[in-house]
Amino acid sequence: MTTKDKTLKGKFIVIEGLEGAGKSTAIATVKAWLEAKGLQVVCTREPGGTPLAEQLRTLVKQAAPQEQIAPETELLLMYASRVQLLRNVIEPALSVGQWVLADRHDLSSRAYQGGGRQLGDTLINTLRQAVLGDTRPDLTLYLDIDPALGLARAAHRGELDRIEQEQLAFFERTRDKYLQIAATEPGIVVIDASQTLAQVQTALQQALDSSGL
Ligand code: Z5A
Repeated sequence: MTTKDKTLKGKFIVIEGLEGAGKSTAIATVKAWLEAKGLQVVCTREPGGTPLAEQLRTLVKQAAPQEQIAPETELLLMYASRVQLLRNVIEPALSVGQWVLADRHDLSSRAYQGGGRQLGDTLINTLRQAVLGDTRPDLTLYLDIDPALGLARAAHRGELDRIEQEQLAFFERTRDKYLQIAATEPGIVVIDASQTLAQVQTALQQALDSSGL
């Protein structure tokens, strides 16, 4: 386990990727595999996952026609949501030996706000240290997809939220940041999400099998 806090007995797996990469689909698959092994699995999503964090999710996703939302505000709302989820759901679950399967976590902020919004690393690293402490995912599965393909897959869902309305260049910077971090940090497996569903599932299974968890 990568967390240094030995009181956390469960494992923490995060699924990451751009819009339409197939995170929800992957989570359903991984959850079924883990449960078949007899593990207790708690699924989370970010932003969101507690009553207050869900309100913050609504705030960050809804259009704000009367007021520009500053990138720093967006970042702070993401971390406010994250700390609520960590303290109230993720850490309690890990401490009793449950496994946590997360739809997005800290890496999303580093990619979207750090890369997409070009906020850089200083403020983000300060927030990470303050909010996360020693709690880190044991494994991150990053579903990598060309933003145009991801957005096309997700397009049928109707009205776009505030972040989804960004230009392609924003998502390209976000993807670049994901790939840059994955290339330099341990514990992040990159999966080609442009493959067929069956191929993605095989890659997910291989990543889990070779993770040593
Ligand atoms: N955000 C942020 O900026 N900073 C942060 O710190 C955090 C988040 C935590 C959350 O949006 C937004 O917040 C997100 C990032 C930002 N904004 N954007 N853009 P969300 O949670 O509402 O949505 P999302 O995370 O972007 O997920 P999604 O749209 O639900 O995508 P998905 O879960 O990855 O995709 P999916 O639903 O599994 O699949 C999409 C479709 O593709 C679906 O019809 C599938 O059947 C299909 N699919 C899936 N896999 C395949 C394959 N392999 N082939 C073909 N078709 C497939």
